[in-house]
Amino acid sequence: MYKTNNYKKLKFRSNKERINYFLKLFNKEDRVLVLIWADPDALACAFALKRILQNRVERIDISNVNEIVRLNNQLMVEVLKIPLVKFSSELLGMYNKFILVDSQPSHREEFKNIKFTAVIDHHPFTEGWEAEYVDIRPDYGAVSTILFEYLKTLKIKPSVYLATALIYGIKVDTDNFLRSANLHDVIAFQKLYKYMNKYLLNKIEGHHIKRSELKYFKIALDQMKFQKGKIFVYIGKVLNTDILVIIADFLSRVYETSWVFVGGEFKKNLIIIIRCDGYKKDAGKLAKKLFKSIGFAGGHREKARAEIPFSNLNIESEKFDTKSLIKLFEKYFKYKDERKKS
Ligand SMILES: [Mn+2]
Repeated sequence: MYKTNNYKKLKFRSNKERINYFLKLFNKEDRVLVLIWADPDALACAFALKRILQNRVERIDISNVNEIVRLNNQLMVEVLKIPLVKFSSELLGMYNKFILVDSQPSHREEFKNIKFTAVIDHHPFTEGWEAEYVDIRPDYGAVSTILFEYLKTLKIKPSVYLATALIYGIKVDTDNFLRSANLHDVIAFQKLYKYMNKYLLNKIEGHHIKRSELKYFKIALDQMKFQKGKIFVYIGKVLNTDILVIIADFLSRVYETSWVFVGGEFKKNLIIIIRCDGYKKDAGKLAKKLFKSIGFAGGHREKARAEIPFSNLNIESEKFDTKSLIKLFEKYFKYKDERKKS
């Protein structure tokens, strides 16, 4: 058994050698399950693996361990006809080989006890697990790019659906090439572009608001408060935190707005989505400074998120409103203003 501790020793002189090694791990009698934490990159990669292995094994299926709640991702599955099998622990018994893509066994509880034949990912390498085949490339913007290289090496022409899926995976994970894309991502995008369908892609990425969610925009516009270039708004209970992100992104486009704070209640937590222009500002740092000790907080310069159990705040969720949200940030900005003056 090949140990991941020395995974760097698994070196191949060419993509061909690599892919041959990978393919030799599977045979005609195998029943293979590809496991993912479904997001566009993971979905596209699993779809590509199914294409690569479907004629080489008895059966290959894809299962997502998370529920797909984001509308774009639901549309991706529907429009590109990506076949998914509902995850359960009983499901695992129906397969003899497992592949993990766009994630590592240490990332999720669900993956920890599974013996993976192959792990293909681009997140930073983690310890404490092993697999027969490991292909981890943290310098790649998307795992979809790695899978494109597999397809190319095998001279498999992707279908319109598969090409569109991989393009979408690359676009989302690289934030349209504005973040962490390398030359391989750019080449994959360019090569896949001629096989994809831009109308299908537009169907997926062009719609991210459900009609039933428009009411939250009304709340946002009615309740929001401006303060020195900052917009604050508390939306109240939401069924899905994505709508808070969508509203925050929308408000961050308002001219002369340097900060946006959108709050909402989800599963007894106060969720706060923070946006700023990143110029001499750091949303991630702000979130961590204020909320790390009472909940989850993280993000980067322009985007951040905090999740705080209401039980850790000195206010009941029913009484929380936009003013309460402003109060959470008051001290921080007062201190900043005072520092500027002195
Ligand atoms: Mn990814």
